[in-house]
Amino acid sequence: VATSAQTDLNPNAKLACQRESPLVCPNQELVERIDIIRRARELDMNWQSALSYARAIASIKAYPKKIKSAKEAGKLWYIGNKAEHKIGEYLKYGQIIETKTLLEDEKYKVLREFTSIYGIGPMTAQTLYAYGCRTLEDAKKFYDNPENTAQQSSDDEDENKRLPERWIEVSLALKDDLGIKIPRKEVEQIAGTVMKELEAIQPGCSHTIAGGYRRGKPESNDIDIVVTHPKADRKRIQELCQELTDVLSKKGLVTHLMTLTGQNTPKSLHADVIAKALTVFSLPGSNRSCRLDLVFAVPEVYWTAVVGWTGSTMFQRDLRLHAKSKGLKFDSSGITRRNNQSVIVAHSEKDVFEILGLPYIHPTMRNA
Ligand code: DCP
Ligand code: MG
Repeated sequence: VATSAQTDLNPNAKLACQRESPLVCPNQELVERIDIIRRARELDMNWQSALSYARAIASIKAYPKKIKSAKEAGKLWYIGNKAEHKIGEYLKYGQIIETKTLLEDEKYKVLREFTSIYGIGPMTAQTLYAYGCRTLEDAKKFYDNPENTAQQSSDDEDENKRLPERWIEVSLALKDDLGIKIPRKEVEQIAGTVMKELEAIQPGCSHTIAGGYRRGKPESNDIDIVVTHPKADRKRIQELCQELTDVLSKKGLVTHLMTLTGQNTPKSLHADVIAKALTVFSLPGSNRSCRLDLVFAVPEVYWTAVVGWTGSTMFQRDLRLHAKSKGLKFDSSGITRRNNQSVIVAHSEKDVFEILGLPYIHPTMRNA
């Protein structure tokens, strides 16, 4: 059951993980217009400015009333002079001048379309644009030409570095399917099918459908499922990920697979407590595919994985910042003390918030 606002939470707390952000806020149209500017900064790879706008947007999303003046907005966290001025334009003219210009700009239109493809980020979109690509058909042709990709690939002996490129080719080939949003009913149906197959391999697993679905989005771009088993250790978790994806592939339910299993990046020292399978799923009977991410976690980190994969991205970013201020490190693969790397196990989702010294925020209020 979705909660309404908890009155004891300050809507103008500094971090997104300290306040409630509904899916649709009282200033939704304003937020969407500012998001066009944020997105343009991202496409220009001006990360700092993009992040500033993302923070400004998150502040507005948590604001519980309709904004009536630029000055009122200026009092919110991360609304600087520039953002305040743009909000003033919106209140006065019903639109933000820069947003209107950006929406009409041919180059941004093309870049927005390119980055709608899974695996294509701003850098790749800009590269494609520089090569003269203007449509997704052009991009497809670009990748179909081995001359264009061979050079990059030969530099990367590491197979993992080629994954993004393979994903782009797959996503472009399936763009008509992967571009369609998935309604909640279909998300549940697919999760049910997947869990039934898992039950046959290993009875007694539990799962949470995370991502935007859990935050209450009526339609999702992909499906994120976090899975655990009360008795599974690291080795078994990696095996389960492998065994399930094998079965799903054999049955034709998974048509494409990028398994990133037990990746030991310096960022997370204990990453093998999680196994991930990034897949394309195709439900028989429905004649279309969608992206399905399966995340397997040992029971000790299940709830941090659930919180991590529930998002939103801004909510997670601020969770990590908040944890840092408490001498802790938070990510999907666990909570650790910074001074001695000791692990703190959360036994429920509420426990995650408690350990971090935060009020519990309902998943549907994490739409920062
Ligand atoms: N996530 C994160 N940092 C990333 C990628 C993901 O914190 N770099 C977390 C937050 C996301 C969640 O994982 O909410 C799932 O990521 P998705 O990309 O699937 O995004 P959503 O599920 O939120 O939305 P949708 O899938 O509908 O686009
Ligand atoms: Mg998702």
